[in-house]
Amino acid sequence: MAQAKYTRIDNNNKRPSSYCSTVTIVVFVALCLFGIWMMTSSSVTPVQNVDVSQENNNEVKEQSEAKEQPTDPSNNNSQQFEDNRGDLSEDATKGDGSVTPATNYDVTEKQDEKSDEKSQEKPSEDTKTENQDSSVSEKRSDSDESEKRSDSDESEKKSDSDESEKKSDSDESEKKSDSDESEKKSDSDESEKKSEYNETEKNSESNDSSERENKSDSDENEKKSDDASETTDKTEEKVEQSSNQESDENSNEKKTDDNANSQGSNEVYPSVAQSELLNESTTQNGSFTTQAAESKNEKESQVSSKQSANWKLCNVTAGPDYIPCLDNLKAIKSLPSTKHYEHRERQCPKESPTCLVPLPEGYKRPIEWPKSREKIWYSNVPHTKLAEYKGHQNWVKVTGEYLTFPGGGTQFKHGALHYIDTIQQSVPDIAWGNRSRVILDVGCGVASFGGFLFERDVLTMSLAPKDEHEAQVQFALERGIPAISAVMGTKRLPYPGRVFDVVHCARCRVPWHIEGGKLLLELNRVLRPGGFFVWSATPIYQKLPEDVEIWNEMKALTKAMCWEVVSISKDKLNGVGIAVYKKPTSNECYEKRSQNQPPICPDSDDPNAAWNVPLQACMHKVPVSSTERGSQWPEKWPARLTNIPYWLTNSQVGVYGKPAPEDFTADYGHWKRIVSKSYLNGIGINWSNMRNVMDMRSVYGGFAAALKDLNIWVMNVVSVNSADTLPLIYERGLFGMYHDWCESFSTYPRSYDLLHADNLFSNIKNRCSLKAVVAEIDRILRPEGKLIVRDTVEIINEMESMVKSMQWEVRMTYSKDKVGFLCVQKSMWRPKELETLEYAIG
Ligand SMILES: *[C@@H]1O[C@H](CO)[C@@H](O)[C@H](O)[C@H]1NC(C)=O
Ligand SMILES: *[C@@H]1O[C@H](CO)[C@@H](O)[C@H](O)[C@H]1NC(C)=O
Ligand SMILES: *[C@@H]1O[C@H](CO)[C@@H](O)[C@H](O)[C@H]1NC(C)=O
Ligand SMILES: *[C@@H]1O[C@H](CO)[C@@H](O)[C@H](O)[C@H]1NC(C)=O
Ligand SMILES: *[C@@H]1O[C@H](CO)[C@@H](O)[C@H](O)[C@H]1NC(C)=O
Ligand SMILES: *[C@@H]1O[C@H](CO)[C@@H](O)[C@H](O)[C@H]1NC(C)=O
Ligand SMILES: *[C@@H]1O[C@H](CO)[C@@H](O)[C@H](O)[C@H]1NC(C)=O
Ligand SMILES: *[C@H]1O[C@H](CO)[C@@H](O)[C@H](O)[C@H]1NC(C)=O
Ligand SMILES: CC(=O)N[C@H]1CO[C@H](CO)[C@@H](O)[C@@H]1O
Repeated sequence: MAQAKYTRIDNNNKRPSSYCSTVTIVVFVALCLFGIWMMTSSSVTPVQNVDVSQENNNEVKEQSEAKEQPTDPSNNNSQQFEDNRGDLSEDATKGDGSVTPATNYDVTEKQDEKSDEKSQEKPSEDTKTENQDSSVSEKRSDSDESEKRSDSDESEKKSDSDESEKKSDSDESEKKSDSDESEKKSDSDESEKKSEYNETEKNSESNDSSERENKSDSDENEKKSDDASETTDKTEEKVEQSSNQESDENSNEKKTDDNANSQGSNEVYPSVAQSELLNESTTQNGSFTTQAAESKNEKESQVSSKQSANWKLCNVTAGPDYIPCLDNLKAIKSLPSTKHYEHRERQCPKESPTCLVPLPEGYKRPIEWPKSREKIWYSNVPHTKLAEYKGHQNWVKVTGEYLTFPGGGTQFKHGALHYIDTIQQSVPDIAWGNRSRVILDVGCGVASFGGFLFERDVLTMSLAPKDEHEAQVQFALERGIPAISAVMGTKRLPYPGRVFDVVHCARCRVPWHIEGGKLLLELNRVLRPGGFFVWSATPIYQKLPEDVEIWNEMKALTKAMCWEVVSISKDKLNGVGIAVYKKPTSNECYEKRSQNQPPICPDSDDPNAAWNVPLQACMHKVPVSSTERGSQWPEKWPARLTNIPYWLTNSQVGVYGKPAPEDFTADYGHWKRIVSKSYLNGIGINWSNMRNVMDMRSVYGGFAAALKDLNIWVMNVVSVNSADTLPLIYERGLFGMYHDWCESFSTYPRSYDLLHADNLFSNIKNRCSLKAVVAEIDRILRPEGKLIVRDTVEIINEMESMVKSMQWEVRMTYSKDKVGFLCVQKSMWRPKELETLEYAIG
């Protein structure tokens, strides 16, 4: 709450000179506002805040030139950061939690520790307070005016290049003064800090001043103006939380944090957690230093940014719905055969596109969950075909400016929930949300089944091909229901073996029985031993000759596969029949078969191999060793989220180098801390607007696990080049898929609210063009969606300049030592110039 809106402070740039004289007044006003805000908005105790603010005032007065401080703060802030990290690292050494936030986990634990130590030594927090104060004053005045203008501000900026030149002069002058001041300050700051903050006692190093000087000297006016605006913006954000943070810092020590945490667990998220977040987040915000460093680095990256700034709009037949790997029309035309739906499979262009996908006309901010389950904006997904096609089945209707989804999908005219409950009544063992947590819905339509299963605490991976039903997956995602574009064709689905508790298919019209049951055998691969296949289709309850034939073939096939028929029942209300099969939990039945048909896969066939692997018409043996995954059912949800899976043993080495179980626990603790202390409240994200979230480089799924109590879902993507931890993610009751980020993701444009990229870009940078990856991120992300990046400072800088060149809004950024953090928001901006992709024209 307290954070309110993260206003962009472009305005600041425009009013440079008046500040100096009015600074102190502004500061007072700001502090007052701030105090009020603090008292009303957050659980932070007012008294402390007031004290802090007063202290700040004094400081400000002492330093007559308080204005400049905001830019200075970067130094100090970094200290805060470091402090945090130090804490984390300490935890890590203790063995519970440990992974430091921004570092490369795989490689760098040791490095992290070292850096942490260094960081602890370094900083003093004094400058911070000063900086914050001044920044606060600016912000307040600005923010009051500028709230809600943020959009217009950006546009103004861009269009105002003329003005900006003028401004740039003033900006420069400011900056220069800053740099001068900063030098002085660094001295004074230290002394001040020492006096105030005896507790922290850290030796501050004043490298920053030199950096700043360099920065202020930068030749390009344009960039300066941009930078200045950014810095002010950032400082604003920082300030808001910063006051809180300071109080924390004073009280300091993680013990307080822990206490707060425990409280938080008792209460509902927002209120309690907020206080913690604010406190901790302060640390993060404090990253003024970071900015300075960034701006400095920006000079270096200007070259690349100029290159990347040359964005164009994709001129492709698919228009605003372009999915590069599924709309490669040229490749599709040259396919030798489409008999197995090869034309619906991924056919990625050799070079991923670097153009941006256009917006549909009249695009609006999507309706929020849960309302979106019932209706979405027609203008966002302007496809009438599905409504025409399926309207009589009660799928989709055009209702004014909305598309509405009465009831559910094809099979549940009268309510998906009734259908869901009918399944459980006929097979109580299914125990939605208890024994069955993660399921696969094949041929999902508009994914109503998955949409309603959220109410039973079940996570549904829905998939459907991009076919004549047009944009069914797009509808699903626009509704806030997870789905991907995929087809049961010639390749394995991008999931490990034995991960889904249930596989469901409602009149999905997949020809399961043909070709030796190849497609059903693929479902058998991904189904857990003991898992259920729920099939509701006309062959089960209709007596047409075709249905009877299919039914007989399915009967023979499922028997040969040793699937046990658990139940054949009818949902009378919805008028459908449901057959439920169970996959065996031992190899007994396989061995007893008179014919080895379908055959057992050779031992060399890895059931987890799923990236571009051709389908095999065979069945993998059921694991029997008690340390092998699949030999037992996972624990019940939600215990399975946090408990260490039975098959994770100390002899295995985890991704972070510790024994796997320890690694796993540490990862969870690490993400819980990061999420509760900064992500939830400290980085400018309003989580109640979030719904579709993707962790672009998930390891153990800790990020998703830490967000469990929010009304969101997280697609955990495990890179094909990273350690294959996806089975573990499923074991926890989370879901995800394999992917190679050098290719486009099998989703529609504008389908995610938040992308989380933890050490992703440094990992793929050597393999493919970062610009193409950024273009893909832009494609996936909804306008006003957020991107969180944790990576090396070089990557952060490069990313920042690239997204800025797409006119994205920087919400927050910091860096310490070699690692950095960036939170940005996508804008509605689209380039004017077109780039025609020949292979996507048809
Ligand atoms: C967050 O979003 C919700 C829903 O849009 C809105 O009601 C709330 O006011 C927002 N909170 C803040 C702090 O902006
Ligand atoms: C800070 O430390 C100095 C000397 O180390 C001491 O004289 C002073 O009282 C301390 N101030 C506080 C607030 O602890
Ligand atoms: C100070 O400069 C040294 C050498 O340039 C560098 O190693 C160190 O990281 C810098 N410290 C800070 C806080 O920037
Ligand atoms: C400042 O700029 C000079 C020359 O551009 C460079 O040698 C020096 O390393 C820079 N200092 C910092 C701190 O970036
Ligand atoms: C947050 O700050 C408030 C007041 O500044 C303090 O009472 C509270 O203990 C702090 N919480 C944590 C977790 O540090
Ligand atoms: C966009 O593509 C179409 C089809 O190839 C082409 O006719 C048109 O000229 C292209 N537009 C631009 C601006 O290149
Ligand atoms: C889950 O299972 C446990 C133990 O069998 C039972 O007590 C609990 O009521 C179940 N919860 C739901 C939602 O079915
Ligand atoms: C710190 O972060 C909070 C939350 O994102 C933001 O409101 C505040 O303005 C930030 N403070 C500064 C100085 O950027
Ligand atoms: C980490 C960091 O940059 N700390 C800075 C805090 O401020 C002092 C004085 O300005 C700098 O010397 C430190 O480098």
